[in-house]
This record gives sequence, structure tokens and C-alpha cells, in this order.
Amino acid sequence: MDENESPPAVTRRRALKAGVGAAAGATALGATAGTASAQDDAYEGYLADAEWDGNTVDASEEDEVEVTVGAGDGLQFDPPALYVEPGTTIDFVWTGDGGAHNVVHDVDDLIFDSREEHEGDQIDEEGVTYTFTFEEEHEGAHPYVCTPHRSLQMKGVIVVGEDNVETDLIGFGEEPDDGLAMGSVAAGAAVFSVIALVGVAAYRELVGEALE
Ligand SMILES: [Cu+2]
Repeated sequence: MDENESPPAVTRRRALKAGVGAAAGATALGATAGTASAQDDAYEGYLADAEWDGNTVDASEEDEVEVTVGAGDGLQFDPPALYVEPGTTIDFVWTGDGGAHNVVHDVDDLIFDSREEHEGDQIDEEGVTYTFTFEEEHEGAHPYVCTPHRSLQMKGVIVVGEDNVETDLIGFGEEPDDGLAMGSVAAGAAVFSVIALVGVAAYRELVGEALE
């Protein structure tokens, strides 16, 4: 078989990134690339393809926090990224939506796994819970996954200890500002950049005039 006949697969995501790179100089796209890259990099990129606004929810003041299993379209954890301090209990609560789910620490030596408690590996009943308390020895960022929906990016991260937070924080129970869409953020950044550029031009003009 001729290797040349099998070009390397280009994922949609990579293609998009390449497009953004080619359009460098277009400010709005540059801002979008910045946002995407922050999400790509945080927590070793674990949530890069997940449904996630890029913020980590700050529940550091809470002793007990709920994470919804089967949020949104039924295939999400909410919040996807959650920051707590040691001693906090997380209650994973099933909505019953999106099919049968589980909550499994996605590392080699896993410390939490709903399959240990639930008969049958995955559950689709509303109101089912799985509870785990994170202690001092668990400080770090813990990726976890719903194993049947791994390919659909049903993933989350529990961050224990402030030093391990890798994104902007957002208040517990808060929505991002007015549910501001990423597009709006990019547009805002573009407007800001244009103002900055105009400002520089105006400044140069003024200085130029002053020197003449
Ligand atoms: Cu699932």
C-alpha cells in the first residue's frame, strides 16, 4: 500500500486552528484563538473539546457541592470545572437525562468511581447520587469521565486547592456575564483593538504634528 495515498487526518478542530493562524492580523479571530487556546491548555487540555465556557466554578466556601450528571443536552457534567478546598463533599446527582451515566476518575490510580457503589456500571435514573469527599491528600486537578460517553466529551475536572486552578474563576451558582457568548467576547475584543489602533494612529498624528 502506498503511504502517500493516506494523507494525515485533519480534524475539524485542527483545520479551524489552521484557519485562524492563516488569518492572523484579523483581530476578532485572534481573540477567539486566544480563548480557545486557554481552554485547550487548562488541565492538560482535558476539557478542550468538552462543552465548557472556560471558567472554573469557585465553590471554595462550600462544605458540600452538587455536580449535575446529565446536564444540558443530557451529556454534560455541570459545572464541568469545579474548584473546592480539602474537606469538601461532592454530591454527583443524576438528572436521568441523556442515557446511562457514571462518574469515573480518569487517571491510572483512580480514587473515585461511581461504579463501585452502583449496581450496574452506569445509571439512568433521576435522583441517583454518588458522593465523594476530597481531603488534603487529594490536592490537585482531577479529571473524570462518564465512560459510556467519553467519545461525546462527557467530562469534568474537580480541582482541589486554589494553587491547582488553571483558569479564571467564576462564582458558585453564577452564570458568565449575561451568558455572554464567546462570539460577543471576540467582538468586544475586536472593538477594543480597533479603538487601540485608532488611538495609536491619532497619537502618532498628534506627535507628528507637534514635531513639525
Ligand atoms: Cu454519560
